[in-house]
Parts: sequence; C-alpha cells; structure tokens
Amino acid sequence: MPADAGEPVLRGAFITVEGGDGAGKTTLVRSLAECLDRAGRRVRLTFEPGGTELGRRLRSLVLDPKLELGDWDETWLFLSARASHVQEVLKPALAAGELVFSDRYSDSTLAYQGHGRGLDIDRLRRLNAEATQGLQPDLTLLLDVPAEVGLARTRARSADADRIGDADLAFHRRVNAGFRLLAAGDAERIVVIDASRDASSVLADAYATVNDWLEARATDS
Ligand code: T5A
Repeated sequence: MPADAGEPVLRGAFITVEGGDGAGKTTLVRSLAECLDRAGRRVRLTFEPGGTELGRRLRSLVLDPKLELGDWDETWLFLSARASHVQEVLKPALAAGELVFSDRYSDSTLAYQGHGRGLDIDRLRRLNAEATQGLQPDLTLLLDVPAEVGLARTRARSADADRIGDADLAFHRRVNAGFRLLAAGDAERIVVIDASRDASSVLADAYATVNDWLEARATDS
C-alpha cells in the first residue's frame, strides 16, 4: 500500500461499505483502517446493525433464527438500530472531524428489505431519511460478489444459523441485484468493487478509491 497519503483529513467524512452476505465487508474495513492508519489517517470503524448498545441488542433479535418476524417488523428493528447509531455515534464523530467507516448503512435496508423482501422502496427511502436525520454517506464502496460465493464464504466460516443469512439463494440474488441497481442510480456516490477476487486485490482497489476520494476532497476544500 502507498505509505505517503499526505496530511490527515481534518474534517469529518462518512464512508460506508455495502454488499451481500459474505461479500467481505468486515475483512475489508479492518484492513483498510490499518492501511489508512499507517498512512497517517485515523479511522473510526463502526457497523450496523450494532454500533450502539441498543443496536447490538436489536441485532441479536433481528438475526435470531428462532424469532418469527414480519418483513415490516424486521425493517423497524433495523431502522431503530440506525437511528441510535446516527444519533449516538455517527453525528458526534463527524462533528468532531473524524473519518468514519460504517460496515453497512441505509443502502442495506433498500437492498434487503426493498429488493429482497419486496417492500416499497420509496417508503423505505422516506423512513431511512427520518431514521438518519438525512445523514447520507459521502462515499460508498459496494462489494459485488455472486450470492452463492458470498454464502459459501459465510457457511465455510461458521455453521451458526442466522435468520437473514439463511434465507434462500433467490432472496440473496435479489439483494445483490438490488445493490447493483442502487449503484447504477447513484454512480457519483457508490463505487462498485469486484469482490469475487482475493482479499488483497479487493483491498488494493478499495484503498486507491478511498485515497483518491480523500485527496480530491482535500483539494476542493
Ligand atoms: N441487514 C442489515 C438487513 O437486512 N437490513 C439492514 O438494514 C442491515 C443494516 C447483518 C444481516 O442483516 C442484514 C444483512 C445481513 O444479512 P451480519 O452478520 O452483519 O448480519 O452480516 P454481514 O454484514 O453480511 O456479515 P458477514 O460477516 O456475513 O459478511 P462480510 O462482512 O461481508 O464478510 P466477512 O469479511 O466477514 O467475510 C466472510 C468470510 O469470507 C472470507 C473471510 O475471511 C470470512 O471467513 N473472505 C474472503 N474469502 C475469499 N476472498 C475474499 N476476498 C474474502 N473476503 C473475506
């Protein structure tokens, strides 16, 4: 990785990493944070659902395979987790000028509950806007991988049941197609990365994208 990335960013920037189950988001954000840290940019990592005490508790509910939930009940849990995440973590960190990476955010609701479950996308957008108080990511990395590849990765890692991860392949394909549609509709913000390659190739692309974006932002300001 390039070591000389210039001065650390002085004002807040909000970057999200999205993709289907097993796309490699968690692996990537950790490696990216290490590379950026070595280049002198301190990063705050956070995630959804989670990132706050309420978010962590809602996460265990919403992923519990023993719990039967309607599609809107599921949605409200993700939105509640997001609202607390924005209020308690994201807004204060960005106000303090931090560089924040979130492993999943509002696009996940559009892809999973909208395209995957078939709920009304416009309504989900409105609810997302309320839950986030209008906070949009500045940049989103979409890790694109065929659903069967992502699911094979998560199943190789753990046999633990997961209410959403265990949904059928057709659901996960709709989710991935949904993410690609979101990217096509917002190409300025969402950068698609081929995540079917090895982790170091994915990291190299992601690092270059983020670094270029941060440098362009510093030049503009
Ligand atoms: N959800 C979430 C919604 O439905 N709506 C919402 O609004 C939100 C916010 C969250 C679930 O909730 C859903 C989406 C999810 O189904 P989760 O456990 O956080 O549950 O699920 P994921 O975010 O998908 O987490 P995963 O761990 O399943 O996937 P990751 O983070 O994409 O993948 P990662 O990095 O953990 O890697 C998985 C395995 O693959 C390996 C890793 O070593 C690991 O073993 N790996 C690679 N292998 C080969 N090549 C690569 N490039 C690899 N990268 C990682």
